[in-house]
Amino acid sequence: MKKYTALFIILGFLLFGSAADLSAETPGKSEPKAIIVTPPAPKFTDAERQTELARRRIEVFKRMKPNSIFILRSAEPRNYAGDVDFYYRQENNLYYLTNLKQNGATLVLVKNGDKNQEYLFLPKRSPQAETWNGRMYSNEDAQRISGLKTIVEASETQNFLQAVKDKKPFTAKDGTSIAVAAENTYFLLPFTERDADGMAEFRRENEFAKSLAGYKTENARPIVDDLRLIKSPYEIKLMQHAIDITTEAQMRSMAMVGRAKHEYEVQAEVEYTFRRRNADYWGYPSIVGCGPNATTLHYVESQGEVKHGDLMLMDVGAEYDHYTADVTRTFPVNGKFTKEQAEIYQIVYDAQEAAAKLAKPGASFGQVGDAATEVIKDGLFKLGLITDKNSDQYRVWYMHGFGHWLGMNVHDVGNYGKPLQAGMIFTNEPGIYLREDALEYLPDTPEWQTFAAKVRPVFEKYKTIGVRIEDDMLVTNSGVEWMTRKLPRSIAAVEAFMAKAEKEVSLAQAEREINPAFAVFGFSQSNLPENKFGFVFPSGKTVRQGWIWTGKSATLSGLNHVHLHGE
Ligand SMILES: [Mn+2]
Repeated sequence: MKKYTALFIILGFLLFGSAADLSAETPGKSEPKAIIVTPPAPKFTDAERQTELARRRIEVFKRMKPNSIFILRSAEPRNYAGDVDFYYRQENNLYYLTNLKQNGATLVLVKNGDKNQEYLFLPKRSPQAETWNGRMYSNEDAQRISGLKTIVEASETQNFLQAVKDKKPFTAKDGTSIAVAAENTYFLLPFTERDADGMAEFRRENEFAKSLAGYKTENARPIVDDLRLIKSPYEIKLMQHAIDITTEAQMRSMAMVGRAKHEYEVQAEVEYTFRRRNADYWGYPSIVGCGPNATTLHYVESQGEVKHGDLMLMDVGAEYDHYTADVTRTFPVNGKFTKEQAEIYQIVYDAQEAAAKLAKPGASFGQVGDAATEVIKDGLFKLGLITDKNSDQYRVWYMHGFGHWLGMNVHDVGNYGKPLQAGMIFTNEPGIYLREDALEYLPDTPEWQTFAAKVRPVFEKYKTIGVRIEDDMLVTNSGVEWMTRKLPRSIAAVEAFMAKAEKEVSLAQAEREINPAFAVFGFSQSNLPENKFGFVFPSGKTVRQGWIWTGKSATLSGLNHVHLHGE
């Protein structure tokens, strides 16, 4: 009998106890969840999309010289390894003007005097190709998506290019004729021979343009770059969606980080959310760095431990319909900033605020960034991490730029000299990084060594802290809109959010081991001895994980970094 009594008590406890717990954990209307689920994706009708794309093409025509021809080719597939390619991604400008993702397509814009004509070369559907690689566009599909009316089979592209070269009329097998009596040709081209990215991306265009005689060849990139710098309401909706997906991913990470053991588990939460919300992909490899790893700007290994007491820095961005977000949050693993972490964080936060206050139509991007820099200098000086505000000392701790244009490229196209204008979107992303070896790699001059000796005692208190906060800002008619505003940012908001959100994400207990051999040392061209910022490094030892800065110049990489670009 005793046994049964005990059983009933337990049963009763389970029944009533769990019911009570359930009501406590299932918020009613009065208690919304902390994590904001991504709203439905924006939807456009065929007519809305066609009107938008036609408008963009008209803007290109307006900027083309009379009697000119613009030939825009789709991206080439990029090899991953052996017979495997990377996931295909259309060239941004072709996508911007057509919304077509087809490999092997070419857009031709012909301006004869004031008359504009548009042609699309499109591969013919092939049952065999479709069996292996999926459905291709029919002509009707391509017309419906892009609004382009005249379509020529892509098998005739080479004949057409030859006709352009020979300055002869081109008539396709279906009778479509294209006038090539142009004086000017436009292609997307590298800006200079040293533009390594452009040389790779526009290789075929560059080679073809160089083979032409009797034309004035123009680079079309300034035209499309100018257009893409100002986002239309249509584009802003897509950008907002990419940002909302990223916001949810960041929120879920903040909710589970306290229970993660390794960085890759947190990265998995981000990329799970991207895929779950049907993002195309990420816009750039996720940066998920905990503790000292937060001080490596482009840290991508994700093999480090997640430790209570450390900060986690997450710089991640979902890409949706070719538009990418770029959002960084830095938060304490255990949900509570230490005094030192909070001091550094608050400086970065205040720097963002100062920049945002200045940002409005007419302001220059440089001035806005300078406002952030002044706050960082002041803050570092007050803490004793620099001794001279009128020097470059702050570049030891803030070595990248304030921000960059954001759009189809994470570092989007556009002239940084232009005054801000409604419709521009940029990132506001100051940061402070106290690498544990920073003082060991200063130049061997009396000035720098005196600096090192003076700041070392303070540095010891803050070392290994890395903080970046990055928000995506839309310039409006009167100022800026924080497109990332739903994501907690102030110290109080982050701590309150983490306490509340923790129970909203369950963490799968995965195999929690790492293979040290997975460690990656750097991932981009800029790590090569001669990097694109103009440094020439002596060949030799690898100094730091993630970068191949060598010797004494390592700490001062920020001095020569292009100031306008962020990370
Ligand atoms: Mn960025």
